[in-house]
Amino acid sequence: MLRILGKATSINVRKVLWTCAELQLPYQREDWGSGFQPTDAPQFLALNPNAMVPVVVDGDFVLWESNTIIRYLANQHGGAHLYPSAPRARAAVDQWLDWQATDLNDAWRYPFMSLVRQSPAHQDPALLAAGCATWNARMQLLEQRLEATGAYVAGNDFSLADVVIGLSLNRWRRTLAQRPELPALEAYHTRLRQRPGFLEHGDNGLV
Ligand SMILES: N[C@@H](CCC(=O)N[C@@H](CS)C(=O)NCC(=O)O)C(=O)O
Repeated sequence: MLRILGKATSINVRKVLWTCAELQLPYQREDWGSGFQPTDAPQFLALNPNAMVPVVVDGDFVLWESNTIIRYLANQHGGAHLYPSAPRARAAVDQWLDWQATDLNDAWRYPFMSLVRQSPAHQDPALLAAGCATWNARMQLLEQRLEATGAYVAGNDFSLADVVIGLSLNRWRRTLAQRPELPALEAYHTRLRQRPGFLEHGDNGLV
């Protein structure tokens, strides 16, 4: 059976858990990461020298990096509906997966550390305001995209891109008290809430 190493509170682990739910793929999860078994333990570093969760072990195959893991799971375990093989359809999904892991992830770092983690090193009001403005601007970009598709991030159909963007949307809604009104994003959120995987692993009370 698939092994997933990583605490269920981690946004990056939750990407993998939600993808498994979409694929109806059974797994065994082990608690690793801060607050649980430490990722600098030798047996963890042997699997992931980058010392981060999630890691998956699928038979004799070991993989880390959350967005890479969910692509692999869809490719290996019957997820063509989540990650299409036609080059342009696939590229549209990849574009949003990569954007989430880079530009969007970077945008929330300071506000998340400040407001959610309450990190003493992230309490500069000017930097916090700038971070919130950048994060909101990135969400505005998503608003325009969802206005255009009227459905999901990569187009008409739910895909892996919606797993990572859906979790990111949940984080934004739960972190920033003052957000611009983005109705297409709110409608998208309601659409995602029809999926059991989002209710269990995405909009489940965690940030
Ligand atoms: N780029 C990595 C980032 C993974 C990451 O940041 N994981 C965090 C938890 S969300 C982590 O392992 N932190 C160290 C720890 O919990 O010990 C991915 O997408 O898999």
